[in-house]
Amino acid sequence: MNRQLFPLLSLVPGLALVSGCAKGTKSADEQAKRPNVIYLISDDLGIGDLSCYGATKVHTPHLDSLASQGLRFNNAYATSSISTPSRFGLLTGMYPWRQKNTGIAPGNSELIIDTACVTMADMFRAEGYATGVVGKWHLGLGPKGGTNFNEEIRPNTSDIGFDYEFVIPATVDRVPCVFVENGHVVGLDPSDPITVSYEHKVGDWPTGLENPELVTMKPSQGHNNTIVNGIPRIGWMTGGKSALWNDEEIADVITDKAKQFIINHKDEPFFLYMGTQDVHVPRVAHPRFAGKSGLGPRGDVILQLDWTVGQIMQVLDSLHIADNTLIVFCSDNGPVIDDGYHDQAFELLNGHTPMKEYRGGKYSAFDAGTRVPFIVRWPAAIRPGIQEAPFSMVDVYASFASLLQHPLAEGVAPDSRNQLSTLMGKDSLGCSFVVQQNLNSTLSIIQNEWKYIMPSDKPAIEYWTKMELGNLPQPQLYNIQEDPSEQHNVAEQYPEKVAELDALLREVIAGEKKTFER
Ligand code: NG6
Ligand code: CA
Repeated sequence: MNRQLFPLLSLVPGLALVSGCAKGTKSADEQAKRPNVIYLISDDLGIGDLSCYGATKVHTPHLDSLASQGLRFNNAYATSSISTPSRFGLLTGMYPWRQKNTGIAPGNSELIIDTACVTMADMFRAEGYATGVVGKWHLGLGPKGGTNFNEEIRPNTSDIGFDYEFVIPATVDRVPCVFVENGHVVGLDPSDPITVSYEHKVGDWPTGLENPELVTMKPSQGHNNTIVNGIPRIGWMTGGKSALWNDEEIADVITDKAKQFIINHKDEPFFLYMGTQDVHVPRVAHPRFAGKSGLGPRGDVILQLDWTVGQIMQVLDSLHIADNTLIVFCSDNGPVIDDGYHDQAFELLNGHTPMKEYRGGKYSAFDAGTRVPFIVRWPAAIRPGIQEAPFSMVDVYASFASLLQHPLAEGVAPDSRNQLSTLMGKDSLGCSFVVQQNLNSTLSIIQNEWKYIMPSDKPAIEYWTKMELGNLPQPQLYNIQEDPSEQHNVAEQYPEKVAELDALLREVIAGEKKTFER
């Protein structure tokens, strides 16, 4: 009997009971075959950033082996070209544009997933999995009105399905620059409480605006509020000195926490959702990686990200649980070169193409905004290969539900379709359409070779990054098979196709379209 495939679940009485209560129908064998699931979501990584996707200027050996031992998707999409909505869509199985407050969350945002929502983590928990979230969160914490970092922060991720939490509340360029573990700021001295504001300066710590001479990383756009560790951030903070993270060590800290979670739960099925801060700005690599890529800090943090993946693989191997662990690796949205700091990302590109041949990037309705690297590895059940089928991250939830044979109640993960066979490489059909949104919530839909972007009166170019947002007052239609770089808007040549896709998108928006098969 293969120990990895039969992780003695039925011998753990508590777990058997929990699973039994939740479902009541599964045999011990069915239970025992369930894989551990690790969902590793990187930040702002492009489909052209990894050597397994064709990059030649940067080498990512650990991710390359993940891909060569697993299924590498060429047509996988996030639901949004920015972080908060993309993660919201993944964890709730609902398009983020159905809820109002899913724009880029500030560091003191309330928890934006309603605690009544049955999240993907809730589902794993109900199925007897140990559940954990480590790293970048960016979906808010605490009650309406914002987070108080000086007391137990509730609601937190334990109220939406996670047994263990160790998170960066928002992004590494947003205050407060502290970790939160199970509702408490790590290392906080109560006599030095934290104050955070996104409206006005608080306290007397220097800011990038007032004391530009104190910064070690100069902003190129925004990022001129409180300076922490020499880096001017978005938002103002004061207090919590003993709790401030060290930017160079973030990858080590969260990788360690993720490894510890895996070790603690090696004998039971676990679900780990890990968000790396890499490769989001400010790009600060540990000295082990700084200067090593030859592409400047952006390349260096790609190496750091690859190391993180290697560390996770190594701990699974050492515990002999890699065979029955399903790992997904992806990015939350497309890449951006200059995202607000002068870090020589453009100057040192050296021919590297994070967007590959795709148009736009982070923030954009064009393909590089949401077309992301996406790799699934599960040696016990998935044959290595390339998956060309279209796939949307909104469908991960229902696909995992199918894997767990977990029936989803009416209204749960309403937009998520069961795409398990595509996820596991058993078919190459994929979903019938992919819907995504850009920074301005302009929606687009892809079906077969066609991509339609709805008309929008929002700006065509993002005012700070100068990235193309893909907004136009006219309808846009691209044949992304013949024209993957979206250079030729053929909406005028194919008015029936425009009408058809517009109607389909409107059905999806209205919730009339049966978007899932279960
Ligand atoms: C933008 C920030 C950018 C990044 C982004 C969120 C400026 C000029 N730009 O507003 O640096 O933080 O928000 O990125 O402030 S995301 O990947 O988390 O969505
Ligand atoms: Ca992001």
